[in-house]
Amino acid sequence: MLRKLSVLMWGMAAAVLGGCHASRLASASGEIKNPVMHKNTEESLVPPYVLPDVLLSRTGKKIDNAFDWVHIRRPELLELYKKEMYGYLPPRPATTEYETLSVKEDALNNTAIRKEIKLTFRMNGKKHSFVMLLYIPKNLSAPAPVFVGLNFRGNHTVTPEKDVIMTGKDVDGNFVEKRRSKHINRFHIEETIKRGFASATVSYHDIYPDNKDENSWRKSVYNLFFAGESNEEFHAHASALSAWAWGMSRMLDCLESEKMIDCSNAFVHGLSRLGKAALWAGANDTRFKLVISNESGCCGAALARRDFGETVEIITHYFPHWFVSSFKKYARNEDKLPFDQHCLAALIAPRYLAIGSAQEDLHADPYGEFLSGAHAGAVYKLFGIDTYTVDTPRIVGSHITGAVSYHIRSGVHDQNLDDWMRYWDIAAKIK
Ligand code: GTR
Repeated sequence: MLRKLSVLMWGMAAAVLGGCHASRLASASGEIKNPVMHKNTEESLVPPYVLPDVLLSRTGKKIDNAFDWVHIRRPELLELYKKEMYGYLPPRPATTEYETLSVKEDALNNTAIRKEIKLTFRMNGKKHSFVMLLYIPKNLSAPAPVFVGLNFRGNHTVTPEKDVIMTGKDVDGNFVEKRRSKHINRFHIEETIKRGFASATVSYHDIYPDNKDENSWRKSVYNLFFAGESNEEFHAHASALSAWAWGMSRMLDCLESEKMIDCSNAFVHGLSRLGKAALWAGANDTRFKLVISNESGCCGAALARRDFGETVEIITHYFPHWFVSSFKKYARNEDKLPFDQHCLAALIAPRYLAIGSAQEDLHADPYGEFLSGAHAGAVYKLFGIDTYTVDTPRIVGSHITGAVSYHIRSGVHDQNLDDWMRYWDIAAKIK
């Protein structure tokens, strides 16, 4: 693809965005801290591109009905995503145990029951555990629909309650007390409860530590299965994003054993890298009825061929462990990808998909996120469902509803009350 566009110091932007991991990860590796990489944020400079046809199978068969989508094209795309980009999810461990560490009957001013449940997986003489924080609304006449999502910095960061167990070890292997209650606005658990939804969360570091050190997978759940592999062998077939997606499915398994949770109404959500993980979880696990991509950006909802914001080159430089190692061959070579991210969005069909963008979040390419949703519409149509199109007006502050919904709010990269208002609305309509 022809690229004659503006260049900027990506490292600075990466530090501002998301969990501010990028600069720390890069410097920890001893590599050049802020390499100059191509990044365009001018709409007028986006070169033309052609998307692969989501309805054209690799054998050249045009998919024109839902049956062929489900039996031919969908499995083909899922396999391509595993092989080329996200790797293969960990298998199911031989044994899984759930241990309730605490129950608080009068949580959040007596509006919720709070549980902390330790999930332990055993395989090949090894074990891996993580702690799930769960809030269930009190006094409901029926089991509660549930939001399932990972958190960046520990369960204790997303709740106002000060007695929640610290989770989410940082890169030095420590829990961080000073982050307690710092990310309440990313979960809005109190309001979620008021609206009759349960909320379950785990720190993503406890499933696979988010560290580009190529040994970090040995502290992840994958170590139960592949401990004998070299780093090179491992990274050829597996990734952190697949571990995180897997983790959300295991959370759902556990929730299925909770009487007060309605797992036929499970809504997976995530911000940014965790939005990528939510999309990938929703693609793999059809138990999730609603999949929420909150500013998931590059390798999430944003189109890869559209040269705007973060690129495959940038993301694989800073976060190689999120993908299989061979994915970096698509850096500055996005046209060669056998799919684009509208195909990932389409893997959610005919279930509900909510895409959220923020106006100032240029790094995540809001328009590219919108377009993925629009182009996934071809697959929803096979199921008789009309969704928004590329011509639907995209207005800041408004909400495009439907099986594929979209909103763009003002402001920067985050998952905040404005976003949650959209997600609660959809959840209330579909539950
Ligand atoms: C950035 C990364 C994005 C996004 C973000 C986050 O540094 O480049 O793709 O995932 O992190 O997760 O907050």
